[in-house]
Amino acid sequence: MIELHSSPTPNGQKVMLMLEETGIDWQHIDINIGTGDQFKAEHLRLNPNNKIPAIVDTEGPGGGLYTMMESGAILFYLAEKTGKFLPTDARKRYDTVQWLFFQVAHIGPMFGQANHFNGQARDNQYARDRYNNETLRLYRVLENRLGKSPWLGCDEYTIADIATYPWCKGHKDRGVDRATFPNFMRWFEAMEARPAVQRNNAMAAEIRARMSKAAEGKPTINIYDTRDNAERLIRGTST
Ligand SMILES: N[C@@H](CCC(=O)N[C@@H](CS)C(=O)NCC(=O)O)C(=O)O
Repeated sequence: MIELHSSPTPNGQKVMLMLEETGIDWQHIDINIGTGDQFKAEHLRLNPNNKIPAIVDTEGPGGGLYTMMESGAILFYLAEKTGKFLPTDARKRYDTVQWLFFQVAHIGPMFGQANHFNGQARDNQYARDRYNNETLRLYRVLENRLGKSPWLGCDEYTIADIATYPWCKGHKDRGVDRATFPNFMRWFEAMEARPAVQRNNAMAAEIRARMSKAAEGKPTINIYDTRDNAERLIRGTST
């Protein structure tokens, strides 16, 4: 059984979707990053980087509990554990790993910065241009790749697709459509036709509603205050 300690952000949904696709037994433990759950000592023992997602596998390698952070590493682990969505053929496997790393190293951080500056620092035009332009460039990389390959990693559906899909749900806000990004749109629609993707999306909405109800009346933190975050981490790890 896998416990997913998380919130349904794109990084959280990557793991939810993988768990749904594999059919493994799992449960979601809600970690509200808006009220600071990620800085609690019990979460820091699972993810020392005070982020979601983290997993606990109750039947880890060699038996017993095994804990992991970093969504890309978690997808790789779950693929090896279940024997699904990571081909055994060496070329396909390494192609998949490349596109998984591409998501983790580029799509996540750059799309995340674009969202941040568009939402929280609208007056910072330099940063907004930098990350919005980079986001569009990355959509073009996806478009070019999907013009050559049916799925991102190779000719099979893999953890590279699972990792990338939740980050691309906002493609319309970027002007990414069928006319200019036809290969990307073909892939995106194939993703949305998958029953596990549909279950993931419905579950994400339910979890979000449950978490905002549970947070009613609780003090929130300013997650964007990086100095406070450094101090919260010291407090969370000093007990
Ligand atoms: N590279 C990490 C990124 C995780 C991440 O940035 N998580 C965000 C939500 S999507 C978070 O937990 N933020 C809370 C914080 O920064 O305090 C991964 O892929 O797991």
